[in-house]
Amino acid sequence: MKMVFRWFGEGNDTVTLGQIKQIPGVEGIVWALHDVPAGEEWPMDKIMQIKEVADKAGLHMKVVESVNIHEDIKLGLPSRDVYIDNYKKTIAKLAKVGVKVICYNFMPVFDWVRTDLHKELEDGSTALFYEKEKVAHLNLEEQVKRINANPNFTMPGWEPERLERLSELFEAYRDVTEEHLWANAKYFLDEIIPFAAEHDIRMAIHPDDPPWPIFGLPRLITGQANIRRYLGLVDSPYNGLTLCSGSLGANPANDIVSIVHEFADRIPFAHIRNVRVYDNGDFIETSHRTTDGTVDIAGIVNALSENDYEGYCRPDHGRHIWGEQCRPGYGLYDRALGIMYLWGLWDANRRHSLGERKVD
Ligand code: DNO
Ligand code: MN
Repeated sequence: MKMVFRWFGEGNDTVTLGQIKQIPGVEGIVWALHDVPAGEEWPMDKIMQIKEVADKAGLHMKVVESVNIHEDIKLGLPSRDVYIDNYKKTIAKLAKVGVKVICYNFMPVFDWVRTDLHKELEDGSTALFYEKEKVAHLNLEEQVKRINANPNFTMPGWEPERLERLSELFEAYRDVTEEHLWANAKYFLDEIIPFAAEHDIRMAIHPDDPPWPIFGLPRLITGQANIRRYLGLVDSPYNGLTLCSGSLGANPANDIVSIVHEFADRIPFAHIRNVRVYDNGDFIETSHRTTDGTVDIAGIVNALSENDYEGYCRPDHGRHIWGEQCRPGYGLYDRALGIMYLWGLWDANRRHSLGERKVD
């Protein structure tokens, strides 16, 4: 297991590369060009800027999250070919700087969705919260205003240019069924996977978050059977999964340990975090510790270890603790604590193979 840490870039993240470097066992950053709109080719000079700062900090940049997919690809419009072409050009450039994994998602219109970004937990920390019933009746306009109220941060999945087009997008998706979305995913993968393979970059689809349809829009990556179907659309090691325990875990019916065992050789990247799911379907993000939520984090790390997992791993979101002001879910403290918990589980599982104790 190779530990990496998501970093949003200079001026776009409260966490510094120097701080990331001091978290035990973290070898690289998970990055993206967050100001390049979905569908556009990433400029090489901006990629090189990240490379320069990462190199200087002694961190690698082998994992990208995300190269976002233009809506026209998901909608299956004729214009998709232009955007697929741009996607390939970006892949070719990323290969040049040594990128090995690209995490992306195939969710219509929205990336992850929550109803409260600062819900207080019993201990006074705050975390991302999802109220199932509220989303069913959510006033989208209000939500958009709330997120735009923090102009210093761009939010994945909530890019302003996409939000402006919201009603237009909903109209465009009106007749797009789940089966259309499957067909459009297949079209994308048929083009992209062989190209990514040539460049030795593993594509890693992120599960839908939450893993069920919202706002009447179809969603694909919701559980084990659909993951099987998606990975089967193009049966190649380069068509992989980002195992996000928190996204999948929001549906307690998902057996994530079983998902790890079934797809172990198709998981180049793992997001590990815990959520506590309530009886009414609401969920809140908790500390990584198994007993703090409903996801069997210990079981998942154990399963990764049993499969001699050699992919990348990052702690996904963390709570906001110790008064930290940060991008929601992406503070330093709780994610760093999460890493130490994950290492604890990992090392305990691997102690037989740790060998002679040595310090390097
Ligand atoms: C949230 C993340 C997602 C993820 C994308 C991948 O913090 O887990 O935004 O990056 O869905 O494309
Ligand atoms: Mn995730």
